[in-house]
Amino acid sequence: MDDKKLNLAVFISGRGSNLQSLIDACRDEGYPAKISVVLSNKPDVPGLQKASDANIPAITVHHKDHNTREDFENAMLAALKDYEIDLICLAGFMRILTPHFVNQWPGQIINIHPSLLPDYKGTNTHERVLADGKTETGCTVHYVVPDVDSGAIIVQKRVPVLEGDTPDALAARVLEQEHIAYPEAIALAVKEKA
Ligand code: 4DW
Ligand code: GAR
Repeated sequence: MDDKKLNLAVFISGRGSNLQSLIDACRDEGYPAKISVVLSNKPDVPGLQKASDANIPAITVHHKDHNTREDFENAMLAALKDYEIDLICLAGFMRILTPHFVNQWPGQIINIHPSLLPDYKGTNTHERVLADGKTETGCTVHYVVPDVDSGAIIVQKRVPVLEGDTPDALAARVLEQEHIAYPEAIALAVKEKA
């Protein structure tokens, strides 16, 4: 029954390939969640088109239209009010959410990060993995807490670092696993809530 599905809001800032993997997962009748709304902090990004193509409401709350983070977050909170959201999925969403926002959604925000957290928090993960000569990296889906790239881990996927890898080659190999990890993590999060 559709009514029993978890209602997701997916937050994006750009390309939206993880959003697409969630759209595809939700097409499966047996998948326990559906995407009710997509929210971007940047106008005209490819991810918004992916949402529209899938007939999902797509909203832009441009952070530059707001003078403070609190105003920006209040605008996002207001936009979400029209939907009965159970879980917010950050998918390449690049604005830090302050405690003002996070504390209104305790245990209800998750994020995907392109490294094996707690290693390589922050940006340029693949460059740093290569510079350190690591033989393995991966991706992590985790609950969001005010401290960035922290919070309990839901799913991790590992990938090998190969001889001659460039940051782009490694990013592509990790991204393939991200597209598997994120739908899995949401299904697990649903089970945890049940
Ligand atoms: C993340 C962490 C820091 C920035 C961007 C993204 C990882 C995912 C994430 C997004 N929002 C979050 C998280 C998180 O893990 N935890 C919380 N909120 N609480 C980052 O430094 N962003 C800066 C802007 C970048 C840009 O607009 O290009 C910023 O100032 O927000
Ligand atoms: C993904 O690789 C995701 O792990 C990363 O941004 C990319 C978004 O791609 N997220 C972060 O680095 C968060 N700190 P997408 O827009 O194609 O999903």
